[in-house]
Amino acid sequence: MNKESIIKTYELAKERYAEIGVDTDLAIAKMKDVVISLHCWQTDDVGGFETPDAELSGGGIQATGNYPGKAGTIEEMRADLEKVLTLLPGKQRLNLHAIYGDFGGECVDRDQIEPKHFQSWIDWCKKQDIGMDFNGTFFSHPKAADGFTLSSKKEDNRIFWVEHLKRCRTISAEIGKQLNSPCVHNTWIPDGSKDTPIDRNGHRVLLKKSLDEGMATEYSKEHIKDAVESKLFGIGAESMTVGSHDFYLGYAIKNNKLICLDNGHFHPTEQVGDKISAVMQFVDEVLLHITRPVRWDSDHVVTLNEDVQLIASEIVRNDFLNRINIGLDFFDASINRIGAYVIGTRAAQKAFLIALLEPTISLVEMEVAGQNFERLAMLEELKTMPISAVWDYYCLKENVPVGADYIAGIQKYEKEVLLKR
Ligand code: RNT
Ligand code: ZN
Repeated sequence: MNKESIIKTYELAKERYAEIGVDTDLAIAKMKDVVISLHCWQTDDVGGFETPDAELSGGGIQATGNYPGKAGTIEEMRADLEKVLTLLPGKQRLNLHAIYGDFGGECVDRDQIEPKHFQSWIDWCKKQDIGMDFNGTFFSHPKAADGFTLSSKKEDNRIFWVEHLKRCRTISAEIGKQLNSPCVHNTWIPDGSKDTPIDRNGHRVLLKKSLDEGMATEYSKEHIKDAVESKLFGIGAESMTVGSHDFYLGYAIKNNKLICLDNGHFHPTEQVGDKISAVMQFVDEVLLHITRPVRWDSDHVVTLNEDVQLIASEIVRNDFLNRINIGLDFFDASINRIGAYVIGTRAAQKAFLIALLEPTISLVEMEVAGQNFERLAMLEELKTMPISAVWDYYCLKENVPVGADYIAGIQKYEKEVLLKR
């Protein structure tokens, strides 16, 4: 796209927004607070680098499709992520799962992982000048095959997963320490049951006990922030998940943890955007897993839809950006995976920019005055304001491809790199 016309279009858009009391330069400046943690697992369909190779299984998470070019090695994965980083405006972080350690071909079980297995990732993040987040991997493992991990009644299995949790926290604290930025450590477990269980309580008692044991060690808040992630159901876990929202919200509040809200993990009529101001009354910080559920927790690539917009708007309206950690959680194996990242991350970023371009104060005034027709009319008008002019200018300023220009770069990378794998 032509640089001059982007600037000219932006200047006009700036005037239009000024008419409704919005400062576009300020909105763009605020985008520096929108830091998105890139989930590594879109590069390889949640495969990981363990020996022997783990098959994605458990908790109803599934990557469908077999588009060519998925990352098969750490080097390929880093190359892909580096490519992605060049196509995104703003600053990102890396969000790594425990199965992505640098194990050097050795068989290192989940209860054996150590900071040294993640040192090369820490170094990579240092080089990229980005922070790093971490997740235990409680699925795709023989000891999770019966559907239970931290809430297992098989004591051997339960202890194994508690040890995994402990080690993930040690690793996370080391990551945060070395990178000088707290590592958000998230725990999601697949535990649940396909058919109506009898002893729901028994499993929840065990989950609480396991979390208490696994998180007993105190680390500096400067190094690690623990989050817990709930889920309503998964394929094969339709009748109950042990770690439900009620369970984890209670746990997070009582133990001063972050609550992770994944917008694929609730009843389809529930809105995560609505939950934010509810939970923020009781927890210090929230972790988001922004995703796109289509009929189920399908983890489609994020697009700019109303769900994502409400999430972003609620955060911006209430000035919550410094209490929200933004992560993404999708894994689509049916399209170019680099493209999936760029579409999804840019969509989330656009939602935040749109939120920053809202004349919130005057909308609240209308609301207080009972002018609900006026409020709805304004909201409709805002949808067709020249958002893209501001977005394009932001990309130009950030020195990344503007508009659809990133498509060609990804096609080239596919031809030169991905299709040769
Ligand atoms: C699963 C959870 C979880 C995973 C990732 C891979 O339903 O959303 O966050 O998607 O940990
Ligand atoms: Zn998630």
